[in-house]
Amino acid sequence: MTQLTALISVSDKTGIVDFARALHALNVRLLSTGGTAKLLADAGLPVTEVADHTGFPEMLDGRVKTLHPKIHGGLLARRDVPEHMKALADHGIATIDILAVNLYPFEATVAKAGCTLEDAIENIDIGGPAMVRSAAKNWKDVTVLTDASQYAGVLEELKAAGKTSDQTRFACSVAAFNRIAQYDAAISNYLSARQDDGSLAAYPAQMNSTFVKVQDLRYGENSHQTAALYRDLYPAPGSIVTGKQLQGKELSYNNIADADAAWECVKSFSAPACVIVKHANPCGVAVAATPAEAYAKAFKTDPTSAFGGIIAFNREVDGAAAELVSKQFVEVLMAPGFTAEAREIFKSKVNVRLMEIALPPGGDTPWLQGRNLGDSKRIGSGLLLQSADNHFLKASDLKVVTTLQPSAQQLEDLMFAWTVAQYVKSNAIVFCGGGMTLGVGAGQMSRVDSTKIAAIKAANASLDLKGSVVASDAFFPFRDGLDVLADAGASCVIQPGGSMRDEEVIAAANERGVAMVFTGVRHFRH
Ligand code: 93A
Repeated sequence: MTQLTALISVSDKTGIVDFARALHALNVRLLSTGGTAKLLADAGLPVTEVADHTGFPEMLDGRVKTLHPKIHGGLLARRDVPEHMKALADHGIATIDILAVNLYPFEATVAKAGCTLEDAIENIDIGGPAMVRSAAKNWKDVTVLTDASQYAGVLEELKAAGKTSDQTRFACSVAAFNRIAQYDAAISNYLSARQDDGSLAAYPAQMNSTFVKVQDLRYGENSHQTAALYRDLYPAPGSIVTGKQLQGKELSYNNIADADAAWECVKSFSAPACVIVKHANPCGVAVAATPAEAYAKAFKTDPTSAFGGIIAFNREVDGAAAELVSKQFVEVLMAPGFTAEAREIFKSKVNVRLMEIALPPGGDTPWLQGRNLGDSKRIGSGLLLQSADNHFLKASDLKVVTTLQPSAQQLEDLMFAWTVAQYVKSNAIVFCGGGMTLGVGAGQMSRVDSTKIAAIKAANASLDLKGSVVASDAFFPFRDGLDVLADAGASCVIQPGGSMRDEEVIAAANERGVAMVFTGVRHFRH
């Protein structure tokens, strides 16, 4: 049997010596580029440097190593086309049957803080992708490996049959083109997002997907829809996709969407907090001294809706919190950690999905660290993109517009209510008091209806709205909404302001003895 040739050129050298040694044991001839060749030679393997093979030295600081007809001819020639084989013979070109390449670490380089444009550019691999494309195009004759996880399977086939199967070579070719597409998208996104001052924009001017598939899901929002979960190549620390499932049934599409809503909301509180979500809306949110107390308060908002809810904590769940939560039907429970006692309590509830997710590191949220594209929404044959709604209000930004001033306690509750309202679908009306939600009105086409619903929900849960505070995600277009919340017993309201009828609404608040503050910022959420 004719001797096979493998060309090995890798930046990530994990597992490469063992792979090359196994190839050598199978009588495969080894060709390799500078750094890789040195590593293999040091390991005692007979290896020919590409420069010796082509008769051309590596040049331009390594920018030109493998870009040579002796390499690309050897990869691209069709073994079943006599003219191709004759051309190789005429030019003294040997076939290359196996190509193992992984690329200059562009993605890892630009993910590092302080990466300069020069660093990024130098880490754009040219020769590697060119070889990968040549080999992948010629998959009928060439096996291309672009990831260390493929080494073992290919070796097994070579050992068993002296060659790889058509099926394996085709799968390797698909994986190779996927890798190249991903690599080029990362380069395009990075360069497109760079602004004149060297910083990165909230999303690239040119949107190319750099998502990696995590898994297929059983179905989508409904059982007749198919679905899958993808994550960013470099997920933002503390985001839902970085979580680890500790127990329970497989997460569904709706579970993940709701878990994300709950997790994003609970992350925004610094005090121990609990968020219960149903159908992407919080139906109970509270802060307290302990996770157990926070849960008890959050649950009180709307015990009916909390059934089958998705629950998130921003503190480790201890035995006391677990004990309380375990009394209700819960779909997903998320927290930065669970004590051994908490784990024990949920052990027998085999269906409950426990998710452990680290909180993001403190300080300014590094939205860009994860190449966070903010929000996207598929529309008919198009895609809407926007940066994340990451405006966080400071108490000093508030403008009191009524004669009545809110007390310090009321201000604290207003800030809490405003934070919750940001995570409620529009039109959002959120009654709060004592660090907990008292009534949540979500997703209505009319603000007055959202207000009425929030008040009805509070009544259903036997919660008193007298003296409560209210957040409205957008301004009141008329005084009617203000009247409904004053009728319900609210004492203070926080809203963006900016309506044509602000004067009328402020006058109504003064008349009804309600203090009102403007934020100047709106939080629509659809
Ligand atoms: O600088 S390149 O774009 N030009 C090339 O001709 C070339 N050939 C292979 N980069 C090139 N490579 C890359 O070098 C491979 O994709 C691999 O990542 C790396 C391996 O280099 P070394 O063996 O010297 O460590």
